[in-house]
Amino acid sequence: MKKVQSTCNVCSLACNLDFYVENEQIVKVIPTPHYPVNKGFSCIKGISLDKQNTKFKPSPLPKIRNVKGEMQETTWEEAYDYVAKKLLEIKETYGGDSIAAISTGQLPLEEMALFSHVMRNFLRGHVDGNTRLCMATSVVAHKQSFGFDAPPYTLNDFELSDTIFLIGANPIVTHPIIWSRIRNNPNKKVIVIDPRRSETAQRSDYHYALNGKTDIYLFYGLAYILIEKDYLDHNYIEAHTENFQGFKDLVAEYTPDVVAKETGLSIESLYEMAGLIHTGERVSFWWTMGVNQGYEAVRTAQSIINLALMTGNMGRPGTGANSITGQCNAMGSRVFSNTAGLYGGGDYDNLVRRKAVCEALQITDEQLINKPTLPYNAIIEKINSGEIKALWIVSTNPRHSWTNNTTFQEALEKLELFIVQDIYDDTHTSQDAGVFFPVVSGLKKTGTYINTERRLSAMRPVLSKAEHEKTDLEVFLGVGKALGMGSLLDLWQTPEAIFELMKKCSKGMPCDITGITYKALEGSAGIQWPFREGETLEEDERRLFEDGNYYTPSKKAKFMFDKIMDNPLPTTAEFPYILNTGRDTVGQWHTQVRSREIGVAEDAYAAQAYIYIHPELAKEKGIKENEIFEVASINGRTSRFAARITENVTVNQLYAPMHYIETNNLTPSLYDPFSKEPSYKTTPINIYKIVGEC
Ligand SMILES: Nc1nc2c(c(=O)[nH]1)N[C@H]1C(S)=C(S)[C@@H](COP(=O)(O)OP(=O)(O)OC[C@H]3O[C@@H](n4cnc5c(=O)[nH]c(N)nc54)[C@H](O)[C@@H]3O)O[C@H]1N2
Ligand SMILES: Nc1nc2c(c(=O)[nH]1)N[C@H]1C(S)=C(S)[C@@H](COP(=O)(O)OP(=O)(O)OC[C@H]3O[C@@H](n4cnc5c(=O)[nH]c(N)nc54)[C@H](O)[C@@H]3O)O[C@H]1N2
Ligand code: SF4
Ligand SMILES: [Mo]
Repeated sequence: MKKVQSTCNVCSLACNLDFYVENEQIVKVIPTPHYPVNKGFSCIKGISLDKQNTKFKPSPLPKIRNVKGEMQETTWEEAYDYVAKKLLEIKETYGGDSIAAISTGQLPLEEMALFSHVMRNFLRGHVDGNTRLCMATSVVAHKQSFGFDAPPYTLNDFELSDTIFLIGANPIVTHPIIWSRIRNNPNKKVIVIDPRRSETAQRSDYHYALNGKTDIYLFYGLAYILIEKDYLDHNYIEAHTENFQGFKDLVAEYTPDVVAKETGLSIESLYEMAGLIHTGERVSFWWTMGVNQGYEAVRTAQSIINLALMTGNMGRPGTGANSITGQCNAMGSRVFSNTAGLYGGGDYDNLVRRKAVCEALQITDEQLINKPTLPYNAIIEKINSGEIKALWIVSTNPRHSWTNNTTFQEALEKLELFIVQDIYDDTHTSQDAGVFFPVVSGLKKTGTYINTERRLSAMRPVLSKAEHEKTDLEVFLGVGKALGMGSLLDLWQTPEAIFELMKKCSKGMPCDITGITYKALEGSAGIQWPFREGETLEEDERRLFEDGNYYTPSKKAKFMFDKIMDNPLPTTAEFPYILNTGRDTVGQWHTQVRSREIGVAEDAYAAQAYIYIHPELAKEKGIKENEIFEVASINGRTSRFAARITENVTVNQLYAPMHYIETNNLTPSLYDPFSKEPSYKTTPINIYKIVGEC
């Protein structure tokens, strides 16, 4: 029996798993005992990866929609030629700006890098990722505050912290390995800030159920109290930060009275929280989607960073302002996708960085794309307005996951070329494709993932490819060749070769990986960036900013802040309730196309979309458990859900799992001004009992 250690390509822990294989069949999956992330544990999604592409599996040949509107199988060569010809025609007629793609945080970094080389460097198109829906806020917050997109922690900090703030994060459901690390910590206090009594809130020491999207008031208010009480680390502020005075002046406005009124929390609880920060010796602040997905999200994330800076809770074991990522390779897409920033980081107009990247890739400055991609929302808007004519979707399901998702459906009708590349041909998005590229899953691929704590790990093929089967990398190479890229692809032929290119691009950057080799990653404990050529690895767990130096020109972290804006989409008399959305159970993954193959989990979920509602509101509306009722959103659309009655939501707030397409039918086209991340979590709605239908 062969054993292959590979990476779980589902969530951002990127656990390692040992796959035992006999006669091209996975016999068992055992979480890798020595891997420092999951230490012999995994969740049901990882342990069930052997089920992927078993119950549902497309034919390995590509399909093109024929004149009758039917999908017709063809050969790979024909499909590459067809797509290349169309892309070149569109580019010729309307320019590179008329071509766009949406990629993912779920592919190995080598595949993302090559995809951008074809789509951005060669075709001069736009490529954004589903990470825009997820991590864009943290990216901008880190860049502005720290000078680079650098989550500073190691997962061990969960075990070393005495005071753990979880803000808009529900790790019991979303990052179970993180929760197991928290449980391993005997000395912790867990404080959850979430408008909902989430699974994690239920098991916390303190739960503060603030009004949705008022976190920024809370954190400015806590800063106010910390200043008032002089619970500050003056030495740290002086030595390692910039513009504290400006921040101090601003938060003077956010008195406990104001903050209590906005957040719905009591003044006592604000002082209690400030006291917890003060008495904690190793205080860590962790945030996820409850913070990132909002109309004022970047400044909210930075209000958390500011608290850590002013109390000196940075760079020491068990501390930090720490954003947890979502998808297995969100970090890889952030630094190596050449979409919002250059490979390895840096801006498109930074001549020093351009030169370094050109040298690494052996291309000229003219051949390297010269501007960041249009963000996701602008891509959809420009398809709808007729400026973008071709769209290629890779490893994401936007017909379901995009905010106000009917606008995606409307956009499709305007496209001249719509390609979908997925491991399933029956997703909501695949079904509308003009061209469908079926690809193999991670079980048959080679590549590198970077997890939430910046740890690179190896994905290695567990099973062999069957006849006609292709990896994403092979498809990108096939289309690139058909486009006539010629020698521009010479250095990009294998994952290992591409990894070497990315290493060169990273040289001298905060994410420097020049010391890592493919061989060193294989069967290893993973390696966190930075890891420079010539360095030796002394510890498995490394955090950033231990020396108090940041990546800004002054080496100091910046206090970033603004006056708090008015909610652009408040509740109204017509839409008096709030729709909150997010994950529901450990077994459900996003749009459920992958997790539906986990038999035991799938059997446990309703096929009908459901929504959580408080008993008082349900009673007032005459709605019973499991009764289907209508939800009308301020975006002008309605969906139907079955009622799940629970006191875990407040009376005026309902919670709909994002795992059902009905949910994003209701979310608005509203984004953070800096990150353009959608505001998925607070939509004004109304609800109606259905009468007179049978
Ligand atoms: N089982 C499972 N695990 C997953 C995923 C999955 O689909 N299924 N997805 C992965 C991905 S890509 C991601 S990004 C992560 C997401 O991980 P999380 O962010 O932990 O998950 P969510 O359920 O989206 O949101 C977390 C919480 O934010 C709260 N929230 C809503 N509004 C606010 C607010 O205004 N303030 C605060 N403080 N909290 C608020 C919600 O009530 C919810 O409990 O999970 C990853 N892990
Ligand atoms: N209302 C609401 N909406 C949300 C969120 C929310 O909290 N609330 N969260 C947002 C967030 S954080 C995220 S990350 C997004 C996630 O949204 P999506 O990215 O749309 O969700 P997934 O279901 O993970 O889709 C991934 C697709 O990739 C395919 N796939 C898997 N492996 C491979 C592969 O190797 N190659 C290829 N080509 N395809 C592959 C899968 O079959 C699947 O179709 O949803 C966002 N939408
Ligand atoms: S916690 Fe995440 S990475 Fe680990 S097994 Fe589960 S889904 Fe995979
Ligand atoms: Mo995400």
